[in-house]
Amino acid sequence: MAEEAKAKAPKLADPIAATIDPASQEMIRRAQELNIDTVFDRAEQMKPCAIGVQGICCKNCSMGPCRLPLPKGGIVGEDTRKGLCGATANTIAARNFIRMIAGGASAHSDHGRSVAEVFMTAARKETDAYRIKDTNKLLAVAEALQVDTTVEVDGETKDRDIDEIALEVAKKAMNEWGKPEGELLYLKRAPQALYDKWTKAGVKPRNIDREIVEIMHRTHMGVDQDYKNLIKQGSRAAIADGWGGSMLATDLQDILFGTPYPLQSEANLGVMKEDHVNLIIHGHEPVLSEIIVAVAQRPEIIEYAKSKGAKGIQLSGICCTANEILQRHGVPSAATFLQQELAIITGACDAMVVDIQCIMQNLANVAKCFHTKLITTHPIAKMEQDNVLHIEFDEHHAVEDAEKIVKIAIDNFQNRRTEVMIPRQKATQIAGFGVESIQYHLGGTFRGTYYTLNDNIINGRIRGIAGVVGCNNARTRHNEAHITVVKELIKNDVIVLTTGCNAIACAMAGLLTPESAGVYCGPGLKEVCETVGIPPVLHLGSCVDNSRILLAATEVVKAGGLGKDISDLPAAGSAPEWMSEKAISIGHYFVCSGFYTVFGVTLPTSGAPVFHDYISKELEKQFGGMWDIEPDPIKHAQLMIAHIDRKRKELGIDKARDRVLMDMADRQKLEA
Ligand code: SF4
Ligand code: MSK
Repeated sequence: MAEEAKAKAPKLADPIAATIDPASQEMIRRAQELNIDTVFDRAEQMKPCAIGVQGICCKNCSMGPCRLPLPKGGIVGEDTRKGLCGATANTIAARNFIRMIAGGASAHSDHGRSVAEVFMTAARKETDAYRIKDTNKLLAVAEALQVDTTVEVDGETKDRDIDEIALEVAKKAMNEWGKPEGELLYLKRAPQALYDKWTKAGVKPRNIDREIVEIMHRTHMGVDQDYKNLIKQGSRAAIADGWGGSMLATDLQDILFGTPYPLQSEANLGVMKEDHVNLIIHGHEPVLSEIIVAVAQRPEIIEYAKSKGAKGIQLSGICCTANEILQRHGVPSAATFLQQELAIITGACDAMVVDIQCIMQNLANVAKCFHTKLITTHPIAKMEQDNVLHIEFDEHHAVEDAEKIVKIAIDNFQNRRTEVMIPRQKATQIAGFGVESIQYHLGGTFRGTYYTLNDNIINGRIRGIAGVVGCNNARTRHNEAHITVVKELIKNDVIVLTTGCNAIACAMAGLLTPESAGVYCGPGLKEVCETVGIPPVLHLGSCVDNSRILLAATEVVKAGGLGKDISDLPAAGSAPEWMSEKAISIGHYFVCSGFYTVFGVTLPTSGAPVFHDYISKELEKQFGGMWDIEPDPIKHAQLMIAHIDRKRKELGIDKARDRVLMDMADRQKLEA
């Protein structure tokens, strides 16, 4: 009988096989003891659909879903697979792929739009909660948005009033989502060679919303049935994300909340404190979390927490809201995407406040088993479970909303009802790098460009640059591919720029400290990091901050000596454990910006070999970048290194050489 019951019990995750992180292993065990299922268990109990994984299931009309599995033994001769309407596997895979781009681009861009709306409120001085914090960044953004920063008065050029500039920047920025004609203004920030490629390929976005809407139209039943034409629109929407919605989100956030500069903090579940009120902020948009951080530091609020028996308030973050409040305020990161349920299972989470994206609905079920208050705050992101509170955030009463949320957490401190079990693991991290701070650390004191970075790439101390980003995926061992890829890269002298959950994973593994260079890096990168005092893995922020990688790469091109376009650089992109549609949009704008881009796990194109081949090889002819897929993390990193070496050879810098300080004439010779 006992055996029968055991056989019927749902299969549970093996904590060691599920994650490389000891803190997460401990919490998975704890959840299983308490009979609470987590994403790790559910991944054991539900296998993915093999046809969906390959991208060849169409459900775009009710004659389907039409599934087009690959014949056993692969395609021999003509590929005759088709859906009821005749759609081929290539059409179906391309439609599905660009719908993922639309999903991802809309998420980033709608985030950007919300920030632009708050920015407008601040520019109009309709709120005291937000104001312009970084005027230098405002002036730089004004230039990129073609807003005058000076005025002519009586034949004299004078600085224009900052409030006036801010208002015009707000209007110009908002216009980018829906202007009736022209092209996105930020496209001109790209290297000229890349801009010319976009022109030639006919993929310059007209406005952000239009490109996303057009994907939904083109992929409707019976519209675009040419995979090349479909991916062309995917390219246009992805560029609208990277060089539009995401870039505007990053810039406007920097102006409102401050441009990040390196600071020290910690990461992993061990940042939570048993004797403090633990308030965890999860999601992506920092407009509310910025105010929560300010409110939670007020002396009277801390006193209030003490009056309830707590020693203070411990704020921490999950996913990209974590990255946002980390890079500007040093708030520690509690968890990556896959650890979100585990943070509640500690029994010490007094409140978790969520905004948008990457929030698992099962948080509500887990919260029910504890005293945790789960609070949704965004009008577009509610949950059906009745234990979830909804406090709708509005920038006009942001401080009141934040106070209400912080007080709910404090009042809940005394209601803890399960034994608290916080894992001890946490690691030190240095975060908050960006285009400006990389220039400061690696740009040379006098030149104000990326001169020193380029010089170190040319002389071979730094072999190349990698952008390693993206999510966790419960179909792979949590954090294993992230950390293996990054360690293999830095061991081979490739400096890594990281964002999103990869950044949190790297922080948890201790890779975001200058000291890690001595342990994990090849001799060249180690020397550079030790000389300059930076980690070999630079934390550039959240998912929308992948736009910082685009601009950093552009700065490298501008500094000279490494070609004329991003695609000439010894550089590559990677998302070892991706899961979200946003990752596909990011991957595609990386490709369209000239990066060789490798994804782990799987790509939803494998069931349509011709389409897969097109995005792997043909796109390289258009943009210099291409997609690749490699689940094995060592091979994944080696593919990136091989690409970097190929680019070094093409640039004529493949021979190891001693450090030579090159002047502009030497650089021009190299470019020729
Ligand atoms: Fe099937 Fe065509 Fe309808 Fe897709 S659009 S579900 S392939 S009939
Ligand atoms: S949070 S999109 S799981 S990186 Fe930006 Fe992490 Fe991926 Fe969400």
